Amino acid sequence: MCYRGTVTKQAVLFAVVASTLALLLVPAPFANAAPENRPALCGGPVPPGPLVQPPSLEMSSAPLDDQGVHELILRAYNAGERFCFRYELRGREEHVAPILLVHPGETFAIRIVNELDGPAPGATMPASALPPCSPMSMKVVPKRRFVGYMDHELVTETMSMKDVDVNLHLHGFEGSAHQDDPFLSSLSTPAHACEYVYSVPLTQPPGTYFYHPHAHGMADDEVAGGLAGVWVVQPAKPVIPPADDHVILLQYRVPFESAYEFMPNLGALDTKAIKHEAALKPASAVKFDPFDPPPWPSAYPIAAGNVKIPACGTRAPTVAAVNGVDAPATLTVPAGTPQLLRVVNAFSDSIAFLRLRDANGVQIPLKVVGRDGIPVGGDDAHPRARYEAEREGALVPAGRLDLLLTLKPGEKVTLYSAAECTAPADELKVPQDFVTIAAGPPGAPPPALVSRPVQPSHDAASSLVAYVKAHPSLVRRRAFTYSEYVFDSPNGQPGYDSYYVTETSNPTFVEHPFWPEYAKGARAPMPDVVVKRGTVEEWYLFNTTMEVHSFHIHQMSFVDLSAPGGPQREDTVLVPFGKLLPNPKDPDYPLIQPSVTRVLLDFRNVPRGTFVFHCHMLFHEDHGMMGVIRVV
Ligand SMILES: [Cu+2]
Repeated sequence: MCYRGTVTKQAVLFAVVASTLALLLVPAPFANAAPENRPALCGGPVPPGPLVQPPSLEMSSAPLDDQGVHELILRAYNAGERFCFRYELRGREEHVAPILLVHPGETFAIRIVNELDGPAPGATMPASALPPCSPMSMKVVPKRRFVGYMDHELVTETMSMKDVDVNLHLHGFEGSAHQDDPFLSSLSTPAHACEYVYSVPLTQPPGTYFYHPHAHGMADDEVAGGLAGVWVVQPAKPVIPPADDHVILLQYRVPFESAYEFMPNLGALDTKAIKHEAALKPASAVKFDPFDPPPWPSAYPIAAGNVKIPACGTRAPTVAAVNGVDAPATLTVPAGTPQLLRVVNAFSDSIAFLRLRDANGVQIPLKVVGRDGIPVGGDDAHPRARYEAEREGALVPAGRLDLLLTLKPGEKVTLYSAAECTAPADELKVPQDFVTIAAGPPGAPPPALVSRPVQPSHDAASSLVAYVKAHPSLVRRRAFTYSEYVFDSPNGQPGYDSYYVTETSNPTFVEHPFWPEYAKGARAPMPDVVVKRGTVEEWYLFNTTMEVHSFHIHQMSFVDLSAPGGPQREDTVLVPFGKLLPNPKDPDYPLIQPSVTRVLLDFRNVPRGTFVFHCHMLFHEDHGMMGVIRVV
């Protein structure tokens, strides 16, 4: 079970060293900030106030490094529970992660400097003198074997990462896996810094994306503590002026409040679960249809019939920050002018059930023009031309929604998360207001933006769905199963949670946590799944646990076939909880009928390489729920 709780980093306080690398002065292309309402450098929370836009940077205007590439230098810094990127922009030291503005076809570089344990030499070295990013150091630990799902073998390895590593992942980047490589990091380099060079493919859809560290074992603490930002792929012809374009980055308020309960306390159950797991005797694996699995016992001793979904609405109210300022923020926009709201879930582990209500509390549909960066109409040249009206956007961690909103004079609306209870062992969800948006005086003549409802034949998912219908025999099916266990620690510490995502359509599967292992001389770790470029696959995602998970894959988006409104294209999807059933043989351990989520993956244009798929609840990812895929 997930205890995404206390961050244990020591406070590391160093004097601010002014960098000599001032970025070029460019006009702020996004809506204006209220500079006095900024968080202190990796400092305490800022009380609710006007929505502040993070600084933005056209990457094509960033200074050239000595190799002729436009480069941004981000220095990862840490104070207590809070993490931030420090950088120099327009002659000033900044620490709210910048909005990176990029265009398809562009190449740029981001240097990550690991200053989590103090200043690093890599901050001031020329780019050409930096050693390349290197594999993370993962200590070899003894493997232990237990009995797992369907009596197949289960392998556990305790996490032993150095906890000050940091790297960078451009979430949603559809370019080369060699460029966006989360197996590499900065810490293991002598300069404690390295440069990632990214070439944005010409086919990268215009929309809102997300960047964050992906150092295995540390990603959760770092993202929860604030290391996250937005990158935006600009359309060829923007129709929304910068002043009407707003980033709404949802993060935890840091430091975390003590009242912030992610989970019911299951500590007593853990002890029983550990003993139960250890007592299971190896038996021959159960034969089953991986695409229609039977119910299987939970690994946790919650008595059947006595499990209650935790009551919603019982948590302290202020737990979110919007662009670094405590929620709810306020925003005034010109009446009658279409506004683009780029909502990004940068909570490391929490779902936002996004809704909109008017001043009388009446719910208003969301006009979704983009989902995870992808225009819903499938027309990258006209990304705002089509919208989907939705009652609620279930925004998983790392999910993004681009919304259009036009207010009438005098109108006021609030963007909020609804109370939803998702599964027996999930965090408690309370309704939470993020931003209240009020209409001010009408703007200058509004831009000629016409957006129409999307039609099924004219959306981002339709061409792949049509291809699969026409060529069913060419589509390979695989089943993946999400599972969780708790084990005692070999070193006498309390039990630890272990999370797995396993290809259970492989008849000889073994559940094992993400753990990169390299063949001799190999640059990338050995894959769990090998896929041929040029193929299309349908993956069935089964959740056998008592909480929700999600599915995200690097280098590509996919079509979610299980979305309630019909197939939709996205890069991260919720994997819901299944169904608890009584277990007559062992009443303490109820059976779980797994839920299934089906996704279509189009490998016809994905560059060859080795990358990962994982649950984007980062506590789960850090504790093993990640697999390695190779496209050959
Ligand atoms: Cu998960």
